[in-house]
Amino acid sequence: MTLIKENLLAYSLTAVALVLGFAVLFFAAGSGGAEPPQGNGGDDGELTAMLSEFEIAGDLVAKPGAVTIDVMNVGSIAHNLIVVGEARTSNIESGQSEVLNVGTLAEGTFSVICDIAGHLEAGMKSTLVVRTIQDS
Ligand SMILES: [Cu+2]
Repeated sequence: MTLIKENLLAYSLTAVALVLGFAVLFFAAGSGGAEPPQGNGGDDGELTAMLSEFEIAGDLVAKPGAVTIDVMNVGSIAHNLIVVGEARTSNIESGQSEVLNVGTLAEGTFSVICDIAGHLEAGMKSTLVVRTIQDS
């Protein structure tokens, strides 16, 4: 019995050590990895949007003026990005990106969608907000 107990203890310690080891590795990888994209704050009028199934992600807030959106398809199928009434990308294949020059926008809110059949209904919509951003 003693031998079995000692073996169980050894297995348990090994398991705990493995879990802790992986936890440390994940933590190190997480803290050492790339920072998440920051909101651009409209400083240079260039925003970033990420397309996936079925979402348009990104902090789409810009100051009035020239707006461009760096559109990345991080999904696994083709998507596009349309600032309704203003501009649109072509269909962007998985892993590709396109810089969309939206043009000069005044303050307001603009619908942003992907218009590939069914994608809008599945959730591919967002809002581009153009407003004067306070520095303080
Ligand atoms: Cu789409």
